[in-house]
Amino acid sequence: MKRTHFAKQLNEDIIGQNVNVAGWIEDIRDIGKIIFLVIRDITGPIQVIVNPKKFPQINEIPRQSSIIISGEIQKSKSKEMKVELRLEEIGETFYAKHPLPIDPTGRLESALDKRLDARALDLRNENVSNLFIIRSIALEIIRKTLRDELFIEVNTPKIIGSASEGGANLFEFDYFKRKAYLAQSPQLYKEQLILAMDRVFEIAPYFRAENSNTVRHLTEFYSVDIEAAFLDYHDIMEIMERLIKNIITGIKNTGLLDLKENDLVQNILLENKFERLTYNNCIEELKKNDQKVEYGDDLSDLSLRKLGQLHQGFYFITEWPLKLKPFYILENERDPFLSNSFDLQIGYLELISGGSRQHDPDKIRSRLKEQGLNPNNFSQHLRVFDWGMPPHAGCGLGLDRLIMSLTGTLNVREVVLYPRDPDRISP
Ligand code: AMO
Repeated sequence: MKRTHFAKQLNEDIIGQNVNVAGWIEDIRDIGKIIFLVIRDITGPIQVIVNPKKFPQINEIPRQSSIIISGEIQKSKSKEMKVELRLEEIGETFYAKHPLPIDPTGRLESALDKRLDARALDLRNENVSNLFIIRSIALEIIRKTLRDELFIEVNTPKIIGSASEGGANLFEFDYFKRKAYLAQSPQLYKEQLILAMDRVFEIAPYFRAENSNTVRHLTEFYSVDIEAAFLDYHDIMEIMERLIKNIITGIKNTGLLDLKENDLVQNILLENKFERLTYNNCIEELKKNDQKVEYGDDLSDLSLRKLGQLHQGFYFITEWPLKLKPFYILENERDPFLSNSFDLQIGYLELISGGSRQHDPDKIRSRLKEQGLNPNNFSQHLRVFDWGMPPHAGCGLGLDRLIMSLTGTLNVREVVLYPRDPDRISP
């Protein structure tokens, strides 16, 4: 027996037709004269009407077992669905061994850790699998939007011989008697690639050896990185704003989210521009609101939470102090204490970080030294800047954080299939 239809393909047009459907048994209710069976596949539930005299064995099949069955489509008497299936033949059955580690219907709630330990089963919950369908749709929209803007998708190495951005948060490992690292970002590669390819993007996992146990940090996270020649940080902000608005429209159109619960996607006015605040604006505003902040310092979690309360929806913070930014960020031409950089925030959460890039190799060398990095370790990268490197700009968008905020989930682990954090490296 082979599946002929998915759940969502069953409708009133095929009443009277014989179909084969496949999925897992979500529910069995024996009310004497008939047995109601609910079979679910990834597209939704199917109500199956079973004659207990003809199929007494159905009561013996444990819930969550997979099954393929055949039957006739008929009009349903239930208000919740238009059609149902009258069971005529049972094909192969693939048994679920009870007790199961979690109840994927959600009737019995399990803690996130328990669910993640049984992720494959957890995904049989519609609310959970919807998050990953949304993630998949968002990826499709990201690729389409960026391709339309003439970006080329690239794949750069994740095993690297030296730190791409410097800093201490690299995973180091033994590589045939040498040291190697897991890439923390594609920063140097994407900058090199614009020399010929003009506009590039990469969607890939990156690795940070940060011992942070928060709802927004992972040791392996997905980033959407873009880099473009002859554009500046203002242009990149415009591109990212268009991109996020396209994703929101796409997600809304899926109808997969319970939008009453989801204030952000529901309430965002796509015709309004995302607010743009400078770092200086933020400091003034925070001081007015009795926050302890020093000009030049990074904005603490507390300060960002305050800003998040004062600014609804997405907002950019631009022109951060140069000393807070990595060596590749360009100084501001009016005030060299500041930089041509930006972050995109939603509430307290940072979603994107980017800026115009320093393209003068001598200035990069002195910035590297200032940050305690050895320019000799970057010689292979810096030589590219002598081959006619144009001005350029780019950014990195934390995909997991974006999906988390758009779906109204409160922990980044909810939207990552098999999350990695300091305590979790399996399954
Ligand atoms: P940054 O380090 O700010 O910038 O990273 C870019 C975005 O990636 C997300 N992110 C994370 N998400 C989950 N867990 C983490 N541990 C984590 N770390 C970062 C955030 C962040 O805004 N090379 C620059 C980007 C650029 O300038 O092009 C960079 O890596 O959403």
